[in-house]
Amino acid sequence: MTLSSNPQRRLIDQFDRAVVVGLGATGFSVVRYLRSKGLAVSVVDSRSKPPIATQLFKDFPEVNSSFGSFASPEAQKIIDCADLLIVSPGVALSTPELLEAKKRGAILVGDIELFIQENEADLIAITGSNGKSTVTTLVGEMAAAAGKKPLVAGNIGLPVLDAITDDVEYDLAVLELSSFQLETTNTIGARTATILNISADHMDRYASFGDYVLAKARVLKGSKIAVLPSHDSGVSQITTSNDIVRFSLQEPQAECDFGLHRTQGKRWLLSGSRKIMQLRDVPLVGTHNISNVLAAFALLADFKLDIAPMVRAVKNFKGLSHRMQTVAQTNGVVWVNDSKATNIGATASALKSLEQPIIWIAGGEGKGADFNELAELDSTQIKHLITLGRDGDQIAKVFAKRLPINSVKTLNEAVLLAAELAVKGDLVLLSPACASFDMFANYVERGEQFVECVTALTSAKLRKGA
Ligand code: UMA
Ligand code: ADP
Repeated sequence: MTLSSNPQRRLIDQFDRAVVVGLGATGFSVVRYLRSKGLAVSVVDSRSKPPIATQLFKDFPEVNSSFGSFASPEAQKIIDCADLLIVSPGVALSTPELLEAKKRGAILVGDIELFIQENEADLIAITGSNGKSTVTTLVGEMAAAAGKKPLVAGNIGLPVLDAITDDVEYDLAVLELSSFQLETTNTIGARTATILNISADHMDRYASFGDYVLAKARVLKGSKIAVLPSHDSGVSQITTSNDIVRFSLQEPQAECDFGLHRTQGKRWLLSGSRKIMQLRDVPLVGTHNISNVLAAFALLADFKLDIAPMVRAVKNFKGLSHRMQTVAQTNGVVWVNDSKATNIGATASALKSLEQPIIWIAGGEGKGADFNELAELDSTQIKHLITLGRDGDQIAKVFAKRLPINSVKTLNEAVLLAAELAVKGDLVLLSPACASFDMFANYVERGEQFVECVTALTSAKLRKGA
């Protein structure tokens, strides 16, 4: 059953006005959606110049707005009158003005809730600390190859309400959902839902790791099947009454599970006892990506699609930019851009998946992470650590007695130093274990700058050698 088959429950039918909290990509998509449904809309943002303010004034001059602080008299006036608030993922529900609104009975939801009330197609919901975008993209490509018309949206970068314009036809919604988005959604009601893994992230937003786990667990609410990893200490804290399909890098324990099997020197991805494809045909770096592929097959299993086109889609999948992406190979040195590694878990999986001696560039905005967790890593393969950014020193402290370390001010300095240190056979890895916002607009800008610096350096070297 979809929520839209019960129109009583659609919020847009119950209210004729709403306040949009936060004017980023999500907030703007919500304004557009609510206005198209005829609701009166007001917008508040705590930033004095939210990124889309000019566009808002141009496209929706009738929308009332207040920017600068949620506590300003104008913003207070808007929030105090609101019975329905649509909260952007970047705004914490613990914001005092939102707590106050909730206390007096206002409804606080996010864009995902509005989407779910509108959506009539089957839904695959994907969360986890790492691998969400990879699995979401892969599921979309596999489903499309097998004849479905997927709509791929959410935390991956396309706000869900922007994805459902009038001319879009789809028969399967594949949504990447962050813990922030899950906090403001009531019941996801997915056909299949997964929590790929849980390791500490966004600890500046949660009072404890347990609270972060609880937010992630919300993805399973109302789902038909929960697709869960067999061995993940974070996910194992969650109890669920859903039917469970498990995935792991070991032999499947049940016919509905997904795993790996070795026979006659070959390794296979398995669905129960059935061989899906050879492991060597998965074109992605790292064992974590094998988990991702198994999770993608598990998420689609209930749809009974043809397996052959899905296998072809996996074989053709190039992976996403800024995730363990080889950007250059010169003089026997490999340069890898893993700028999307914005937490400890992602960087740990990157370091574990490599076999060469590593010159590791890390640091940025730590989001309240406890970098002592990195101390458990086997660091014998790391030759040198180069740190930068606001919390780079915290990472340096963990390895101070184990590794040669330099601290630099810019990414270009880091690349130049890495080039001096690297010898044939080494791998230079940008895997920051931190968000980028202290120095860059986002992880894409950080990754692009890394690629530019590496390209400039390697082409200069080539010219010199020529
Ligand atoms: N902000 C304020 N005041 C406000 C509103 C926002 O300071 O009033 C700040 C937030 O704290 C944040 C920034 O502005 O630093 C952006 O927040 P937002 O809610 O406006 O973000 P959007 O532009 O709407 O983008 C959001 C997701 N961003 C966040 O959750 C922070 C995007 O995920 C997502 O692609 C987009 O919606 C579409 O669904 C980005 C992200 O970093 C990639 N997500 C986090 C992650 O993956 O770790 C959760
Ligand atoms: P997310 O959308 O959850 O941030 P991505 O697919 O964008 O996930 O990958 C983010 C980072 O996590 C990259 O550095 C990538 O190499 C790493 N990663 C991807 N899948 C996994 C996984 N299953 N376990 C640990 N790290 C992973």
